[in-house]
Amino acid sequence: MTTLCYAKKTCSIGVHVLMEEIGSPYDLRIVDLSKGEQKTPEYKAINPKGKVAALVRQDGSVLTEFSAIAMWLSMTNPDKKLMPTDLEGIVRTIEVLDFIVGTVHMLSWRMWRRPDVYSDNPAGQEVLKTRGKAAMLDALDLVDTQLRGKDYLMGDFSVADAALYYNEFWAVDVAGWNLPKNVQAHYQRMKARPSVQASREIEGVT
Ligand SMILES: N[C@@H](CCC(=O)N[C@@H](CS)C(=O)NCC(=O)O)C(=O)O
Repeated sequence: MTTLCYAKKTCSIGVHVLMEEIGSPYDLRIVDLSKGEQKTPEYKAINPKGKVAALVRQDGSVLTEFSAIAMWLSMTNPDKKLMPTDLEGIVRTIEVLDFIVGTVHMLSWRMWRRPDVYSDNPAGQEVLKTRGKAAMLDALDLVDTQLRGKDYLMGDFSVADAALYYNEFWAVDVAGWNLPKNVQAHYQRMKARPSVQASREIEGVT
C-alpha cells in the first residue's frame, strides 16, 4: 500500500487532501517535526532531504516534492480527474503549481515562518518576517485574479487547488491574515470538500 509520510499543519496536508480525493486505501506515517524526526537517519533513509511530504509507493520507491507527487497521483488515477488532460491545461496547471509551491510557499511563507534559517539577528528576522508576509500577500493577490469568476484555479478542482489550500490554511489559521476575496472564497469552498474535512479530522485540525 502507498504510505504518506506527513507532518501536521505542513505542506503535506496538500498530499493528504489528494489521497482523500482519490479514495483508495493508504497508510499514514507521522513525522514529528517538533522532535526533529525529519532529520533522523531512519527518516532520511526514506527521504534524504529530511522533509515532508514523501510518498512511499507500492513498489517501495519514494517520491518527494509536492508538484511531482501531485502529478504522479493525478496521472495514475485518471478517473479522478485531478488535472486537465489537454496540453494547454497541463502546462497551465504546472504554471500555477510552480508559482504556489515555489513563490507562495518556499519564497514567501518560509521567509515569514522560518526567518531563523536566513538570519541569526533578531532585528534581521523581523525584517524577513515583514518581507515574507508582504511577498505572500502580493503573490496571493495574483492568485486572486486567476480565481476571478471561477470556483477553482483550473475551473474544475485540480491538484493546484490542493497546493493553494495548504497556503490558505497557513495564512488564515496559523498567521491570522485576511485573504483576498476570491482566495478567501476558494478557502471556504475547499473546507467544504469531504477530502479536506477528512484530512483535517485525521490530522486533528479544528
Ligand atoms: N518543495 C517541497 C517543500 C517541502 C518542505 O519544505 N516541507 C517542510 C514542511 S512544509 C518540511 O518538511 N520542513 C522540515 C524541515 O525543514 O526541517 C515540497 O513542495 O514538497
